[in-house]
Amino acid sequence: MVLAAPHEIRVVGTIYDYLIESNKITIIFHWDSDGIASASILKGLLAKRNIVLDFIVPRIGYYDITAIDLDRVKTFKPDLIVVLDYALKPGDLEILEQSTGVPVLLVDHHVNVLPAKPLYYNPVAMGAPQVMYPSTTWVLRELLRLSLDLKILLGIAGDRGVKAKETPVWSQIEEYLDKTKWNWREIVELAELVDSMYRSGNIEGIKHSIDKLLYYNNNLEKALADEEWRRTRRLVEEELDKYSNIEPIRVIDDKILVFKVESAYYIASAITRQLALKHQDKIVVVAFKHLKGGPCHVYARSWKYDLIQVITSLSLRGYNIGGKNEVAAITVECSRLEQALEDMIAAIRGTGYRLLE
Ligand SMILES: [Mn+2]
Repeated sequence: MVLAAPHEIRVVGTIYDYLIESNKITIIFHWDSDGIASASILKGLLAKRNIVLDFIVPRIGYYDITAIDLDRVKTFKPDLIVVLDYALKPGDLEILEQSTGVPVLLVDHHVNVLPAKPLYYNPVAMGAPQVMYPSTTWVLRELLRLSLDLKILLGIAGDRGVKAKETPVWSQIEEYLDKTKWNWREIVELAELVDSMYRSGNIEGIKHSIDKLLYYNNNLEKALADEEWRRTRRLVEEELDKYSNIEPIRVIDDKILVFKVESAYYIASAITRQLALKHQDKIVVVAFKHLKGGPCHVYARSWKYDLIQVITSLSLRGYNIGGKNEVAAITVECSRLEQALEDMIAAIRGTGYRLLE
C-alpha cells in the first residue's frame, strides 16, 4: 500500500492546472530512462491539448545550471518551465527562474534540499522516504493520479533495475505484471535499450525516444524490438566489452587495482561495475576520461571493502563525489583527473581497508 503524502491533495490541483493553463512549455528532463519516460508521460497528456512543447536535454553527465541551454529557453519564450527527474540545486533553480523570467515547475525524487514552493514537487526533499518514490514516473503517477503503465514501470526499472523488488511499492508493480503477463526482466531490458541513447551520447535519440514511448504505448513486445534502440545497445555493449579484460596499470598494497579508460561513451559506471565483478576481492579504481566533452571521473568499487569513509573525506576536501558503501564516484574537470586519482587512492588507503558488513 502506498501511503498518501499529507501534501498530496493540495498540490495535485495546482500542478495539473499550471500545466494545462500554459500555452508553451519547455521541458528539461534527465537523459536516462526515468527522465525520458517522465517526459513522454507529460507529452502524452499535454500535446493533445495543443500546448506547444520544447524538450531540452541537459549536457550529459552534468548537474548544474551550466548544463542547460538557457538561450534556447529564452528563444522559445515558454510560459512555464518543467524540470523532470533532474536534481538542480536550489541556487541553480533560482537562476533558471530569474534569468528566463519564467516560473519553474519541478517534479523529482532525488535527495535534495529545496525551499518549500508550491511548484516544487519532490516528496523525497519534503521528507518522504526515498524507497517510497523509486522513480520520477512514480511521483508523476501520484501527482496526476495516473494508472500504472509501461512508462511508469520503465522509470522504476531504469533507476532501480532488479533492485526494484526491494521497494515497498513492489507489491503494486507485481500485481500489474501479473495482469499484463510481463516479466520484470523485460522491463529492465527496455530500460537498458533506452539508456543506450545517452550512453552513446545520442541527444537526438534521447529526444526521439520520448515519441517512441508514446508510439509503443503499452506494447512491450514492439518496444523491445525497436531497431535503433537494439543497434545502439549493441554498440554500447561492444564498447564495454573492450574493457572487460584490461590489466591494471598499478596495484597498491595488493588490494587496490588502478585502471585507466578513455571512451567517447558515457559508461564509466558500467565499466567499473564490470571490473569490480571480475576482481571481487579487491578495490577497483577507474580513472575515466571522456573523449567527447563529457565529464571525467574517478570511480572506486569493491565487493569486499567499505568505501563510505572515502566519500566523507573527499567531499570534505571539496570534491564533487557521491556513492554508497560499495562505490565512490568523483566527477572532475579532465585537467584534474590525475590529481583526483591520487587523492582517491590516498583516501582509500586512509580508511585502513575496513571490510564491508
Ligand atoms: Mn530518476
